[in-house]
Amino acid sequence: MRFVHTADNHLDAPVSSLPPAKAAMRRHMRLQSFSKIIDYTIQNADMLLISGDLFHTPNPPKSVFSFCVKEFERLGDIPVFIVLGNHDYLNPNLNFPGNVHVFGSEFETASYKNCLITGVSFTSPSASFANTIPSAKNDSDSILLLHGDIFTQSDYNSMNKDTLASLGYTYVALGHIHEFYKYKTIAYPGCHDGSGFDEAGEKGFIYGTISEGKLSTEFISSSSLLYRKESFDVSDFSSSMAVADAIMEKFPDGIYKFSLTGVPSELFTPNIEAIESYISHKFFHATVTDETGISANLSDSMLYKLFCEYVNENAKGDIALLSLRYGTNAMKGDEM
Ligand SMILES: [Mn+2]
Repeated sequence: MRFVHTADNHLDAPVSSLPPAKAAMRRHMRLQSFSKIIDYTIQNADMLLISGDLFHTPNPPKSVFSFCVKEFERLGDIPVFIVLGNHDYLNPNLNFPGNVHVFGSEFETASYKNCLITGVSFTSPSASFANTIPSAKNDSDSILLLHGDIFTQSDYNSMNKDTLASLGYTYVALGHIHEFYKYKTIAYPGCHDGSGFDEAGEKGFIYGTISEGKLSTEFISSSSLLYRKESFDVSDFSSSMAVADAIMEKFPDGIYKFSLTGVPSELFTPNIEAIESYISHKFFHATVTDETGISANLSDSMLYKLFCEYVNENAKGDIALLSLRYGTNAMKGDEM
């Protein structure tokens, strides 16, 4: 049995840290990334598993819901098994196509080919299933599909990962955490494509196979553009254009928060607005902040920390900037 496991798609979610026109484009890109997961499933898998928060709200906008229905219809006979999470908890008014099975408010077990799939859905923004999760039946490959939290005690179906792993399921397909995580037979795929800097880095889904009790999984990227926070050292630069060129040379397209660090010579102060405007030709979106004057190499030194704090408390503007530069350059020469 070959499966694709995705979760936390939040298809109708707003995206953050972008101006309105780009935010609209970004929302569209996230839908396209979801379509790519459907393409991948058609080409490679026997079923699609969705572990909750497919939508951001229990009542997604009609346009997003009908997009989703069309995507599921493209799967033809390939079944989709869905549990609902704390964002898209059970809404009986949503009509999915016939190949889609949405688990209800009580644990139930569906079967497909030689595999049993057990799951339960949230019916409100909070839930707790930990004490009622059934054990697997031993004589068959089995999947447990759940939305919940194995990292903290929360209102979102908190569970113990070792308990989950001991229930006998071949695979435990979880959702809720927006970051890929795997432990024994348990995995979170994370969200499929970032919607803000709290979802920075590579995002994707899990492709897996199970056969006679054996599990293998791999993480596959489905993110279009990555949200990334990057610092860029401008110590060796003497013009804003050169900084902009070097940033564009170094980083691929994406959505960025760049912070300029390092200690440039006293003669050069980066022009943040000019750099931002120049690099905007290459990146979908990028903002730049000036954190120059402080050396990353010295940041472990207690004396250096005290020095930086003292300057920040006692000086402003150019005086603060130059004090940091002279002081940092002086300390760089010392063995610290
Ligand atoms: Mn959730």
